[in-house]
Amino acid sequence: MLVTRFSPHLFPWRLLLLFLTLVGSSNGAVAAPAKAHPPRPKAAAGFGYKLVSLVELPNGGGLVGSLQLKQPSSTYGPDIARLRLFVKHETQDRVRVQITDAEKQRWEVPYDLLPREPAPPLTKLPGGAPFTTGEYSGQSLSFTYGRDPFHFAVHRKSTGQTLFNTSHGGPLVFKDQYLELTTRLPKDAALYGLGENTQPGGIKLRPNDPYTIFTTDASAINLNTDLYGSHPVYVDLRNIGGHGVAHAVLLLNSNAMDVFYRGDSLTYKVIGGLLDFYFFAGPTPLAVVDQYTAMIGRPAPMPYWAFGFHQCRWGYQNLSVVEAVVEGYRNAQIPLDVIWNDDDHMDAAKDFTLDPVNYPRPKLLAFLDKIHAQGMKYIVLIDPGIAVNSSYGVYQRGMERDIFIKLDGQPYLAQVWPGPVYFPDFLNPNGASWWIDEVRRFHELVPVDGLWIDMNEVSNFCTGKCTIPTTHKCPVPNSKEPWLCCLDCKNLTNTRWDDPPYKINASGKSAPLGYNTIATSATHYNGILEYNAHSLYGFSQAIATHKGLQGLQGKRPFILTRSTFVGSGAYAAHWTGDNKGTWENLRYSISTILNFGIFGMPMVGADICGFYPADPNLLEELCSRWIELGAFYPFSRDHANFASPRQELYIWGSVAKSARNALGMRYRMLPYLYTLNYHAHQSGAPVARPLFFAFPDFVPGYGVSTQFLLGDSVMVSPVLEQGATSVSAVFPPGTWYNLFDTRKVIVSGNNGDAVKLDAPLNEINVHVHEGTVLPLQRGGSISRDARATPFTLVIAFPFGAADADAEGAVYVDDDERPAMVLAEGEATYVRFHASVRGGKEVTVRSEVSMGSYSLKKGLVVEKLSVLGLEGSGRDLAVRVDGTEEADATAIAVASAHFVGADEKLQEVGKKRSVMVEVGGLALPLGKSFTMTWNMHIQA
Ligand code: MIG
Repeated sequence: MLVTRFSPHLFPWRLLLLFLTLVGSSNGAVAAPAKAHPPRPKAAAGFGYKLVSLVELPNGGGLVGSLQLKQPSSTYGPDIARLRLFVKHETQDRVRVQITDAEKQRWEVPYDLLPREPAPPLTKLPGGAPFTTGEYSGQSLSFTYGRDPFHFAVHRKSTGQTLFNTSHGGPLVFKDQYLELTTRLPKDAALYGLGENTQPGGIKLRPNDPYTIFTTDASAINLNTDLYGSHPVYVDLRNIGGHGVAHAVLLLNSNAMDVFYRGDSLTYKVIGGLLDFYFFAGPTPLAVVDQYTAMIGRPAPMPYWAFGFHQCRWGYQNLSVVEAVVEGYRNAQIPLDVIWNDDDHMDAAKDFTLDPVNYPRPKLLAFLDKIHAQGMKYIVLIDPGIAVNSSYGVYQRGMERDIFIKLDGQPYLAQVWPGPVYFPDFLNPNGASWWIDEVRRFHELVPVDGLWIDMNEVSNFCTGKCTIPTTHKCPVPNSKEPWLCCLDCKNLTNTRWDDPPYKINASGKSAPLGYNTIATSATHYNGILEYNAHSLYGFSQAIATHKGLQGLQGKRPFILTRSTFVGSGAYAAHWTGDNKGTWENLRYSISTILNFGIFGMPMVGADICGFYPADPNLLEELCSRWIELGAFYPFSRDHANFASPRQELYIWGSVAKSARNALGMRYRMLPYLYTLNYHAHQSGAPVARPLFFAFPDFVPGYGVSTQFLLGDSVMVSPVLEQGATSVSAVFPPGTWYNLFDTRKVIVSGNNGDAVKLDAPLNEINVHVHEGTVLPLQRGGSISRDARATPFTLVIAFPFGAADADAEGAVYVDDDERPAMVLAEGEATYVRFHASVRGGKEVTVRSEVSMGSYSLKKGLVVEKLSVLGLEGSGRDLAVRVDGTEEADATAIAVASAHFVGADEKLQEVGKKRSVMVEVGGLALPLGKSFTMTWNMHIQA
């Protein structure tokens, strides 16, 4: 008999969802669980505080104040009587406002996980002078406050705008297990962030949607629900006098919280930790992510191959199936860089093992030798749960080193795929080093190229305090439903950690905190409560896994993690988790991906074609559209559930065609994507960006969630609807050239009117913006080969430009090296500048830093493709008189195409334009060149 003790309101939704989707139910059956907001208490949660002293520490050390409780309230527990306020302009563009218990050290995100400037100790403060002015100013931001009741505001100095303001929103409340604070917001502020969350309304936060932040194994098909990651940060974009001005607010706190956004206010209700706010001044969206990632850690450098295409499936029963998949891609001539195993390679679902029958090691090694020789890579999944099994070495070594999370002095017993498991504690230094050692051992067994860390919210099939049953076997032998809890468990409600006074809206249903995860009264190293550290689990595991792989291979690690926290982007990539093969899920993927760019985790993608089974009759068309979009996700992987129909891209001829087309372009664009990865690592700039990142003044772009940009200048406008053969797209101002056919041109004003674009089944619209020099290569079916091919520079001028400029850059390096730095012999960075003057004189030049790496690799530019030059007449003859410098080979071929034939041009008015291709070049990428020519265009 299965022992499950869920009371009705704690119904295991996740399992129900899994079950429903496994039995192939239709869309309707997997609607998100109904939302039940916790009843609001009648009594006020608090009455605020009074600022009783404020001093300024010497040497720009910040302000330290003392807050006194005004009047007690017993709702959600007793108030903390005296608080300490700490305010510091930590950089020119960042101010920190921290409020905590004045007497007692409280839980906060550990400094070793997320290194940052310390706040002064509670005791032994350096003396300071009384601070009596009303305003404390930094370079870009200023802090103001009121004394009774205490409230504060943060302002942008240059405009005087108030960015955050806690007056009149409700009292500051500070209890051991309940913190509350409200800021007012202007109604027209556009907010983004607060994840991880599937947002049916798109990237722009919708007032009154729930934003609960607590890591849970709730699949991505659940809307407006706290999903796998925790990112309590938002970007606030306001249009001031025609200019988009952005800032961000991070509440650095790992405890569970509800954030209520009501349009003109935003309220945090947090059940522990500190109020530790960081304000990032921007003012551009790119400056915001630069400042944000400067603090939380820059996005990890990704290896080049990670930008190739990935194929995975849960249910590749044996190695032959995997081999056939690789063959299938090869035969269909669809690019494939990385082949994955889910847990199918494991022996009885045990981490770091191989199934001796279906994945015998000698055969697997031979397979890896073969694909590695071709330049392909192999990644497998691991779960945090370690099987409780005395003959399993990983478990034995973990027990010897005493690194498992505990409850009542015993390792906390949970159940995941292998059956009973213990969860390693990555906050324990011994836990981390044990894990690093296990990763090393595994790598000796199987030379994997990366690791996929799943289920790290952490996910548990059981809830509460469990024991191994004595009356039945667990795992149930040959169970078809291994996800049902088979341990003997009892719910824990008798501690204030398992049953805190304020209930967050967990999983949209106010489930208890410990529901299907570790009991929140369990403890980590040093007595750290799971209650506090819960949302850090995946983050701490990613750090340890990163250390393991980096130290070991001496190579740049690739890690894909499901659960994330503030700072995870410095270690790992992310996928959006368990979506479903539906058109809605296709659409939702865009917002989640764009959000992760904002969260400093730009290497992100969704399961292409959907994870949970799609309607098999709809899948073919959906999969075509999904690969067309997915080919432009930063992380591009097809993945499916074992119950899904097979959905590798070669399964259908039409999907294969779409894939060759879209992935063909991706593989040509790899140098651009990789350069974006470099820029992300330098400055946090997302790879995939919302339109407002490049066009902050363009108000119609603020809510656009059906299109996005790669970098600043490539826009993807996918089809997201069944049966559509056109797509309605918004174009920010300027000229946009269709990358697949540059004769198709859109010239847009700034009214934001949608343009209807043709989008036949096998085609996706991808446009490059004027002012860009876009580096492309020839493409190929494996990135290692594609990256060695000659470059084409697509130079996009405004349509019919007489005088204009364009620029771009490319970064190339040896992606085996852990660091992504610009160092002689290891990497080359080239800036490109192009200009046209008087409609006649064209100059293209490059500026090379550290050219030797590129020269060593023999990289060359073979072609310039210049778009938008002024021209008229139907039959053109172009003569190009080139001058060259720096070893440039002579211009061998020049041709011009008149672009006036396209219908779209009518919209452009009377202007005409020519595209000039200068081919047959062999300009070394690693040497600066200048090329100028005069155009003689005759009608
Ligand atoms: O409970 O390893 O999100 O991608 O295929 C399911 C099996 C566990 C969840 C992951 C999914 C993966 C699956 N895992």
